[in-house]
Amino acid sequence: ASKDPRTYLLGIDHLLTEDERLTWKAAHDFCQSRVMPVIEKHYEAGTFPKELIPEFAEMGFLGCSLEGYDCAGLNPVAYGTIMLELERVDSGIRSFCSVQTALAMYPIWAYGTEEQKQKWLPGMAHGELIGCFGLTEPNSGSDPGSMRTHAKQESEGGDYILNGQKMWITNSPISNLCVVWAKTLDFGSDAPVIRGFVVERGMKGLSTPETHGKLSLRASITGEIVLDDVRVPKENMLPGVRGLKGPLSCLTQARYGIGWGGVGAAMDVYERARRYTLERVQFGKPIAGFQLTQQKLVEMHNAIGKGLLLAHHCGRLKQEGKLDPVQVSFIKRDNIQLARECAKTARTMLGGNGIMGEFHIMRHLCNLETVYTYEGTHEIHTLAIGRALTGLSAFN
Ligand code: TGC
Ligand code: FAD
Repeated sequence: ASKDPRTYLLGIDHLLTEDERLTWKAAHDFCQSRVMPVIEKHYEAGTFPKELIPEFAEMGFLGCSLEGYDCAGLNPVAYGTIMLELERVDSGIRSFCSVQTALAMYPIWAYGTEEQKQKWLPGMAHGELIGCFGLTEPNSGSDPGSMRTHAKQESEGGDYILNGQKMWITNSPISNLCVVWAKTLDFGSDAPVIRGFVVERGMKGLSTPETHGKLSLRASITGEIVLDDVRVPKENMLPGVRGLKGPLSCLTQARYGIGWGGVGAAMDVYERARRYTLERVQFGKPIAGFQLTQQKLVEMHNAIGKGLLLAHHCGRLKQEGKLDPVQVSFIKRDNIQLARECAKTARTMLGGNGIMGEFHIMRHLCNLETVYTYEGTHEIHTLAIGRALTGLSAFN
């Protein structure tokens, strides 16, 4: 996307179809012209640019990886380029779109009945209904299998009563519907199993207080989901999946997109550092002319090139239905690590200006602390890959 051909030595343009290139360019132009100009103001204020939701929908970003129900049905590489461009502006904006698509719409699309899909997915694709994904709890973060939120069925074929608390939930305060994962006891059964429920705004006993005081991902709204004897009709239970693999399979979709997003954040900080160091003169020459500065640029540039190739490779595997969850751990782990390292390095290259909002790098750096932790922490993905390599689980 940079105008200067020297900015990147490697690209993936020649590996893309014409449609994928057009999608990427449209996402880039939209994000730079509509989102970039307002992001710093929202980040400082700790607000999400809700006024842009209809435009995200108009661009086809919401549910873009899903087929049918007014969704764009893009292939995984095209979807990835959208995540990249959103996160090139801000991780919180990518979060909004990826939660809506991969964590709220996907479980309904993959595990819902035809009625449930017809009821909720078109409205979500049009941005008229906002969704969130409730897995994490105060005492269950990396270990979601230990969740306490539970659902009890009152009578055979009857409603469920949900109790519990979810925390750190992106979009919950502005959600019309919350996909909640709960340990469920069906009537007459004594074996709890994790199942997904669509809990709708207005159901008695549901509240979604906002979490204040974040110093990261400030342009994203985060909150809790509090369930106090919420009566949820059995028609709102997602019948197509049971067990931890329900929420984990949704995370696999979201983590894949985050792997592309990390490259976008890294590109933005690298390009800003490159431009700045070419212009900033100290000791009589541009600081880009010093060897130490060039080394920093080269490390960033090369890491981005490899991250983009990894993302593209995983995208093609996903397109063929061959992308394994542990390969998704690889892309989420390594691409967010590279983005975080690039942001730290780029920050140093702007000297004092590096900490200022108007130069945008500190915002990315702060955001990436969240991205390093959510959707499976860096450590959890390390252990997932370690388990795949050794056959030995080091989780517990
Ligand atoms: P484990 O025994 O490995 O697996 C249990 C069952 O799940 C299946 N499975 C998967 N299925 C699909 N995709 C995956 N990625 C899967 N990983 C596992 C597995 O095959 C098994 O199925 P079955 O049929 O045999 O029962 O489970 P474990 O208890 O050992 O846990 C594994 C571990 C630690 C990796 C997992 O619990 C984990 O990933 N923990 C991290 C939790 C996490 O990522 N939370 C994220 C919350 S949501 C969020 O952060 C959104 S941020 C939103 C934004 O972008 O703003
Ligand atoms: P913990 O699990 O307590 O981990 C603390 C530290 O211990 C980490 O470094 C971790 O890697 C380490 N650790 C834990 N277990 C092990 C182990 N076995 N071996 C080695 N190290 C270990 N969740 C949702 O459900 N939906 C959302 O929409 C959502 N959005 C979020 C938005 C934001 C801004 C944030 C910050 C979080 C969000 N999360 C969401 C929650 C996120 O997924 C969790 O924060 C994450 O899974 C980690 O859980 P935890 O914070 O409880 O940390």
